[in-house]
This record gives sequence, C-alpha cells and structure tokens, in this order.
Amino acid sequence: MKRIDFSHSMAGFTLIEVMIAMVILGLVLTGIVKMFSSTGKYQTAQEMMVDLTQDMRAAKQLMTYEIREAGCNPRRKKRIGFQISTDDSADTDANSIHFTTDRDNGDGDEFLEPDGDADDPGEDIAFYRTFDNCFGTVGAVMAAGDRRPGCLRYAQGGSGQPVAANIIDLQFNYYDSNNNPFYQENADGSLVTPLVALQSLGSETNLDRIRSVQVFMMGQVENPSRVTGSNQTWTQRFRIRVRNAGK
Ligand SMILES: [Ca+2]
Ligand SMILES: [Ca+2]
Ligand SMILES: [Ca+2]
Repeated sequence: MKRIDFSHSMAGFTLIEVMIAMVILGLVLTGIVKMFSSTGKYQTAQEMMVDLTQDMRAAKQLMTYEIREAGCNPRRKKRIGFQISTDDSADTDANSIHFTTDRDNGDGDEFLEPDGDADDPGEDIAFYRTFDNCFGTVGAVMAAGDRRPGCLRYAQGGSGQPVAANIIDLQFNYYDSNNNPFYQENADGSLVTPLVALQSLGSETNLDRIRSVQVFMMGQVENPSRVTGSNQTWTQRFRIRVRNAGK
C-alpha cells in the first residue's frame, strides 16, 4: 500500500489560506444577516398594513394641504394656478397634478407675504407616481390605472421627493363649479376617460374652471405573497375644494 505523505498538507494553514477562509466566512455571515433582517422586517400582515395606511394617510394630508392652497394669488399680478407641460409628470391631468401658488416673498422670515409671483420656495407644486420603490433610480412616470406598484412623489419646483411606496394607482379628477367632472371613471377607479378633450384641458380656460380635485389612491402591502385574504390593498378617495379657485 502506498503511503501518502501528509507532512506538507497537514502542516497547517498558511496565512493566505486563513485570510481567504475568513473572507468567505464573512461573506456567508453577511448574507445570512441580510436574509434575516429582510424577512424579519415585518412580523405580521397587520404590521405591513399599518405601515401602508400610515404612509397613505400622510400622503393624503400633504395633498389636501397643498391642493387646497393651489392658485393662491392675492396680488393678481399674473396668472397663478394649475399648469400645463409637455412633461407628463408636470402637467394637470389624470396621472399628475401641477400648480403654482403665491404664499410668500421668499425672504425667509416668519411672515407670509405674497408678492405677486410664484417663484419662491414651496410655490411650485406637483404630485405624480413613478415606477420604482422610492429608493435608488427614479423610474418612468406611471399612467393612471397602471396597477403596478410605484412611488408617489411630491415636487416643489425640482425633482420629486418620495412620499409613499407601493402605490398601485394614483388618479386625479377635476370638477368645475357645476360639479361636472373632467373625466368619466369606473367605480373602482380602474379606467378614466376624458370628458373634456385633453387638448382643451391644456388650455388655461379649462384649467381655470377647476373648483375641486378628487384624488384616487390605492396601495398594496409591501410583500403581498405573505398576506392572504382581502386586505392586501387599501384605497383612499377624497375630494379637495380648491380654496382660491374662481375668486
Ligand atoms: Ca400627467
Ligand atoms: Ca411668491
Ligand atoms: Ca416672508
């Protein structure tokens, strides 16, 4: 029988071998920790739902506050209000809302002093939804009725900041002084059809007819596969009267 010489292989590990082993062990441990922290983020479906509804309630408060003040223009120097754009994230239609308002003169003091223009901080507001999870690269603007999860964003003149993730629909409808809607919509909000032609919706005449804005927002829990039953989504539909419209 041939004798095998173990004297070299059993002599111990070289420093390089030990270091390589430690690196590999480190990578494996990091992977395990990541796996546990991501699955352990939520313990129950109820917690996921609470997270979603809190985000959506906060979004509703923000939108209500901002849209109510749309078009505030006490100095009447020029037109301030709902905006049109060739940018689908920065116009006033079914999937986005964009408006200006004159609140202050931008001098940074504690007094609100409308100065007749809408180029001061917080005076150029837009809401829209993008196809991403509110982290990393910003995705494309999403259409109304697109039921894939997206990120609700809030822009103040610049790029939109994330407000709520896992929003699976965001739609705006507009009502004139006779309470006539600008869009015909299904009861579940799944489809909107323009009643006022979109071209003319883009004219100032039609934008200035807006007296109230209805927001339809639907969210789903972050990981629906972990939830069973009918509580996977949460819907909010609310109407905001534009305080300064028609004055
Ligand atoms: Ca749009
Ligand atoms: Ca101003
Ligand atoms: Ca001021």
